[in-house]
Amino acid sequence: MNWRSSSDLTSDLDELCINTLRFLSVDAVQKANSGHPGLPMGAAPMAYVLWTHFLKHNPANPGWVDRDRFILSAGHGSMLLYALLHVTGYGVPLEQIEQFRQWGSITPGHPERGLTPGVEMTTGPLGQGFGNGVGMAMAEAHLAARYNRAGFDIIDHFTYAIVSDGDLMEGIASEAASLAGHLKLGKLIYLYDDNRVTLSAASGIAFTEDRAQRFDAYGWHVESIDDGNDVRALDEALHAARAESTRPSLIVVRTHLGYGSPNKQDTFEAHGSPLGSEEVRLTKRNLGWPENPPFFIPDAALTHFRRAVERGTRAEAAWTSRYSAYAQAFPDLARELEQVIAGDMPANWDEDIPLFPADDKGIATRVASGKVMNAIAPRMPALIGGSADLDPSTYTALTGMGDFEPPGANALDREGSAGGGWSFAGRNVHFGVREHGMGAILNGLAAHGATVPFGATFLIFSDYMRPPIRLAALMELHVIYVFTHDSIALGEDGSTHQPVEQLAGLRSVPRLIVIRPCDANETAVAWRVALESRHRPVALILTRQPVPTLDRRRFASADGLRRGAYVLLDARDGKPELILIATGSEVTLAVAAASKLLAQQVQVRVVSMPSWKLFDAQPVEYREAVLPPSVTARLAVEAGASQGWHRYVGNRGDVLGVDRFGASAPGDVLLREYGFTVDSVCRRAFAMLQ
Ligand SMILES: Cc1ncc(C[n+]2csc(CCOP(=O)(O)OP(=O)(O)O)c2C)c(N)n1
Repeated sequence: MNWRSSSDLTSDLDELCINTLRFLSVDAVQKANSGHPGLPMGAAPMAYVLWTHFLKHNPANPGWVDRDRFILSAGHGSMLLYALLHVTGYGVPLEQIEQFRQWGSITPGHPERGLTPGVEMTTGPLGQGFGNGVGMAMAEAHLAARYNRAGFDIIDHFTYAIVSDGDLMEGIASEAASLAGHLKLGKLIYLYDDNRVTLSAASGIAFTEDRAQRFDAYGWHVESIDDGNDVRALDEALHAARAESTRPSLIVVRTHLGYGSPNKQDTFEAHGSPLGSEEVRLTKRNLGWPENPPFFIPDAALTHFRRAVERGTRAEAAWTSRYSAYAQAFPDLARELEQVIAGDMPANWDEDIPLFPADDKGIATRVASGKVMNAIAPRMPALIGGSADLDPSTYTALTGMGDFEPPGANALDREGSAGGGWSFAGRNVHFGVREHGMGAILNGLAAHGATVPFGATFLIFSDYMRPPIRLAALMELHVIYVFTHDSIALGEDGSTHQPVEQLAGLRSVPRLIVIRPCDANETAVAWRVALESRHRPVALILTRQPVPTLDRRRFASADGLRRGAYVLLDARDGKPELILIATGSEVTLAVAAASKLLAQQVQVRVVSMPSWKLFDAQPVEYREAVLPPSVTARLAVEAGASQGWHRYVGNRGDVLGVDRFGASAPGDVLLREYGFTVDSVCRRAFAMLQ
């Protein structure tokens, strides 16, 4: 056995610790017979230096608000993170390392927020973690600008990530990096694991740009390290990155995938499968590590890593005492900060939400949404967000609440500003034309905590942000999406801009609440639901065109939206022979058709169904009261794909939907041409009744 005694190794503690991380990863992947050993083996030194020399964290309290955030963006290297969490003293016992990737373990194949103490973000889809970190750094900058006072840097932490070739290749990283550079996020520091190997090949087969120059052009501070095992160089580069206050930092670290493996280092074979027991043996021998037992952690290494617990406890205690002094000096600010951190709604947060008077002409639900948001924002400090360059169309600007822009730029007269000045305290984020990046940044903002982020674009472009929407739902993040221009009725922009299948797609995402309100007052209730849904993302689907504001003395209260679907207008004695189910702008059409049907003695009920998911969560008694099983003549009316509606209309029901692409023409013409008319609704209704 090529093994030095532990007394020799104390003189080389760094190496001992680094190899501990490496071989915990190697052994766990080998035991699971599944996973990625290569990245942890190469990136262990940078992780070690960051976690032992710099990272401000408290393993005893992974939720400490002012901890540094760390994201392993290359989530396939998850064992590196689990190894770090175990050795530094988080609630990740060695048995969990041994249960890597197994049923019921807290060490899944890719890191999952909420499952494993200390895992900040769910990563694995490459590039997402890169974008998340930008959101976290924005949250930090925002909260610091709003709540810190001279002598009291209550919010003051860094956001770190380890990012890989794959992360940098994904387009989302370009969007997020570009915005981070523009915003001058000086406390964002990424270590780039430049191992030049990906899953299927050497990265040079597809990825040859000069990464350092690329990030330099984004306005980042770039450091380069030739030898990824050089602990001192890593230390110096991290010092330099932390000293840089107005540019995000990328530290390009030349590493070797599968470092130490005699036959697999620098090959893609070390990337995504176990080394194999013979190669594990050779690698251990090569790096001077005992072949047995597996999952070996030398005492000296563990003691060194575990200092994190004491350091973290001290750091948090010092912070807590500073915070107490702050709370005494600034009680109102402290109260507000505590409340946003807790995620509680302020008292009277909804007091100014308008009640919209009945109006046949009405307003677009996007316009109603803008009014509601602006009524809420002054009372709800956690609300922050913006659009992907569509503020004038999505009505999502929070007037006078400031623009989230780097400090020092005075742009009161800048076109497009929401008013209130430029600073990190601004609550209007200008994401630029970067929907994918926006989605990941929203997740980072939400996961950081103390913010309730929203992001807006046209419904059609929700397609550009599906990966982060899915991850928001997976992570139970409170993110609000404002998707406007919700159907072919948007008109002249034509088929490229007219959503068809997007509603069906969003509705199929588990946990995501999709709400398509029918008028201004339902929109107001939709916003209430969105803000109250603390552990789920919510997508609001809004019209471009005006829709009548229903007279709620004649129709049921818009509060029915809370239950997903409700009887808006009922048949005589509550005994319908026909049910029209509609959402959003098509509710008005259903109501108009119902008038005509009533005139012809058809007993019709109109159900407004803004949210399938909220409805599905109701008790069966309620659902059957709204849609009685005995009434089989049911017509769903929605200007979107019909997919899924048969669940509500049944085999004998019918769906008036849009199952082809749209076209360029005025919206009312399109609706007519696509059959969204009173006559065609009545015709279909009669066909069912016969
Ligand atoms: C969006 C996305 N596409 C594809 C994959 C599948 N995948 C996992 S790792 C990987 C290659 C990663 O190479 P690199 O980022 O350099 O990681 P390393 O080889 O250093 O482990 C790929 C393509 C993924 N996880 N996410």
